[in-house]
Amino acid sequence: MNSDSPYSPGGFPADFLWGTATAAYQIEGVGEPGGRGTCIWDTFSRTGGVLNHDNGDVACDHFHRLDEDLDLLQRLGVSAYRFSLSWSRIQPDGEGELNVSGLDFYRRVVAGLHERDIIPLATLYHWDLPQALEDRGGWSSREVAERYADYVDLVAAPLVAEGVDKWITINEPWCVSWLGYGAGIHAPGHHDVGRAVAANHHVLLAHGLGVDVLRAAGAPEVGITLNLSVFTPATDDPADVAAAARARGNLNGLFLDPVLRGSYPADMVEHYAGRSPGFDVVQSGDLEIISRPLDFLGVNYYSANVICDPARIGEVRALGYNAGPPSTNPFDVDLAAVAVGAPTDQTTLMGWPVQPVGLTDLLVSLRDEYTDLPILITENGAAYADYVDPSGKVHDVERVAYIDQHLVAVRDAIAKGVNVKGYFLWSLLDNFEWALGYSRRFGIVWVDYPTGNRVPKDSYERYREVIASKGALL
Ligand code: IFM
Repeated sequence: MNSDSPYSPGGFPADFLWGTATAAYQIEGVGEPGGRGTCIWDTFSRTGGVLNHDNGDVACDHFHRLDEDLDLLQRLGVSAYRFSLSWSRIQPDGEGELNVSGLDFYRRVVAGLHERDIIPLATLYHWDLPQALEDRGGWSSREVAERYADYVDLVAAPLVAEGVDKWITINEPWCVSWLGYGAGIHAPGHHDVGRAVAANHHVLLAHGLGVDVLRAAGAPEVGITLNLSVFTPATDDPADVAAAARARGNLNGLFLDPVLRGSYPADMVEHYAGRSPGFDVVQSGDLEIISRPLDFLGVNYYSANVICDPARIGEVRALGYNAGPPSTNPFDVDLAAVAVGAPTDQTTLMGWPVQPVGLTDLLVSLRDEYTDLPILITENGAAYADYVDPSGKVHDVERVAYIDQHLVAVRDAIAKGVNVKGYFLWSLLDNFEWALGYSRRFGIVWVDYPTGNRVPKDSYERYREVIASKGALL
């Protein structure tokens, strides 16, 4: 490479953002008594929705250990850090006046990042809806999108003034709507496809309204984060091909199409017709709001999916599929599509097949089919059965391989001309993995929950070296 090249010798753009990601409920803990209002995950964890009755009361106690965690980021050498704001820390009941001490906490986060030369990337909603709003219908109610815009209005201008230039409106709206209101495996735990479709729409409406508020507050860069995947039929049987298309439509199409094309995919509208309230909640003008121009697209990628029609699962199993643990992705909620693992897949502790090439394929297909927007990989990572060995180390060799392979997949996409501008590893710390509580560790830093002690794993040291080499070590 010559010295004028926009690429580092590692093959990543010179201004590539190397980062890690976290989310408020998963790491912060309540902090000060009464520091935040009750959110749907507090309720869900107290009503049996979370493994071992784990909850986010203390989590990683990041609220009290902020400086220590920011020091970990600094030693890691990241150029950027993605964190989320807890809505119920800003507005305990999801509406009304600003809780000033809540905002002050995020001012401290941002100031601490700037002191360490780390660029903040703020996510405004990462699943912790104030319970008071769920009590009024949650995301299946249009009102919540309006309350979300009010909440964004409280935090946007002050944090833009603190130097937060990069904003994500919503994290993984599919999980909000389909896991929370359809499959019922995430808070608030509803099993109602009609409400899931309505939530799908309202969370996207909230995104669009949020974009407008952020622009009015002078936010320089605004995007959304979608969890996306590639879908391959298990066989070329037309039933499997159709099932894969339905699953793709549900995870990708229901979000990419409205945000980037201003319409819902016709096959999905047809598929969910007759569900109540379903798409009846869509009002004239909504799709214009949802498809406001963005500055980047956030992509969370963990795994690729092999899909079959449920009626064919016996035949597909006979071909050797589904040898690993069953996938936790519930694409069969009203879709008649089942995710199965390929026989040779390695899987993570989530049961998700390790498929780095899927990330390259996904990025290329996004560019070819949807958008030239810069892309940030806003999450990618893996849970494994880590342990601290007698010498006090965590030798997480599988995670080291997972991260390396996925960074190579990103570089391959860049080499194919995809405009990828950053990678945010999930996650800095082991944390509260939603319905699976503390049983799944995604961190590159081990958290000893009883004491709160942090132990950087081998993957932390490896990622530090990769960042220092700007990817040349890969
Ligand atoms: O922990 C989650 C995160 O909150 C959202 N994306 C997927 C991660 C792993 O399941």
